[in-house]
Amino acid sequence: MNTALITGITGQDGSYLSEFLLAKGYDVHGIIRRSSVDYRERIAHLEGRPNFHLHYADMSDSMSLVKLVGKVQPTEIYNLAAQSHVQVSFDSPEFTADVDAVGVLRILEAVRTNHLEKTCKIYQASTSELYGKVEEVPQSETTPFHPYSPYAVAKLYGYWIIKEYREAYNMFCCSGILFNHESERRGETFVTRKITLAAARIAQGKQEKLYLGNLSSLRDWGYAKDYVECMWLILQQDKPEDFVIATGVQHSVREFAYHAFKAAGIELKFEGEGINEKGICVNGPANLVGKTLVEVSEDFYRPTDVVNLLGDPTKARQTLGWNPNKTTFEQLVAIMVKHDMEKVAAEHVASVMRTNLAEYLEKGVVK
Ligand code: NAP
Ligand code: F7E
Repeated sequence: MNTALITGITGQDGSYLSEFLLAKGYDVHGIIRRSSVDYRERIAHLEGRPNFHLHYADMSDSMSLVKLVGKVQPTEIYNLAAQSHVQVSFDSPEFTADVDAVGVLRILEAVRTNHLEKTCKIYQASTSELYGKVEEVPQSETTPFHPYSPYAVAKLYGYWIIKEYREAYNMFCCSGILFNHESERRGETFVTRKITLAAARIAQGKQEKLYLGNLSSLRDWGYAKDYVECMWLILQQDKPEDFVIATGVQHSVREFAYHAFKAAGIELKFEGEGINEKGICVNGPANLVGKTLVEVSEDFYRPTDVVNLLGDPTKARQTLGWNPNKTTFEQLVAIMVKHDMEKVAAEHVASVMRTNLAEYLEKGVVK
């Protein structure tokens, strides 16, 4: 049986990858961290399965990683754990470097310490943020890197140390250079999910307005569920190589917002420029028509922002046989908005039930 160890198993990608590998018959092990609140929502449905195992460890704790790799004896490691929010990396650059850069080294050394370098393949979650202040469009495996945030600089170390161990110690370790991939499980502070949740809340009268940063930023957005397949495919090749994983299609944050609100039944028209740009409702529920629903706030501007990402997935298509356009941009937006419309509606029902219950308890209707 193949045994996979996933770091970052509680995250968006970790949860989809777990489902994917369990369906392939893998024994799946994942690293979790202690937290005072429940953060295992994305994998709660997998807990209790005989082939699904969770272990406490931390990317900043070498000893925990060495002991765990020795105990699990993985045949494949998927290193997904990271402080993955670019804006947060400006506030916590040292923590980001420790987890996203040195953390990769710790995983590689844990494999070597346990003498598994001949039997354990390693996937590293590299990122399109490496291209940063882009030197060419579209970006491929040969495009020079120009990282443009503390997150990207940390991930650049991860990329190079993986390459170094591949060449120095002949280890099967590779990077997937993944462009932005989103889903209904995306963290709520990344721009796509922030937009789909806000569109759902505004459509259902639960929020007045959405504040965003740079609306003109361009991204190549794919569906996370499609992208985890590539992580696995990269490790099934005969030789270890790095791959760009992207759709080859680009949209702005403004376009994402337009389509998401449209899917929630609200048509927006954008007027003005820069900090003065606004998204006004021109069609939709009568109480919203004419209202400004989207505004720009400097709070979401970054000291340096990456504004023109577009991937060239030719190598992945040809070598891995992967279809970069399985889920279109429009389908991705629709999946996320549908999910968030249902989530907001369910939260409303739950809150009404709580209010009713409190009232019934007070009146002694229920005991
Ligand atoms: P995510 O949802 O933010 O998940 C990050 C995961 O890393 C969580 O499970 C988190 O655990 C874990 N983690 C953070 N610090 C840790 C530490 N010190 N020790 C152990 N675990 C730690 O990220 P994602 O979107 O799934 O992305 C997965 C990976 O791909 C990340 O490395 C990210 O940088 C990279 N990436 C993502 C994209 C994208 O568009 N999604 C694109 C390119 C590359 P907690 O739940 O305990 O916080
Ligand atoms: O920002 C702009 C923002 O935070 C996208 C991570 O998974 O993908 C992700 O990083 C763009 C940026 O993702 C808001 O300035 C405007 O230009 O959704 P994001 P990201 O920075 O691209 C890469 C590939 C990773 O590797 C990362 O781990 O949208 N933007 N207004 C905003 N961004 C946010 N978060 N919030 C806003 O209000």
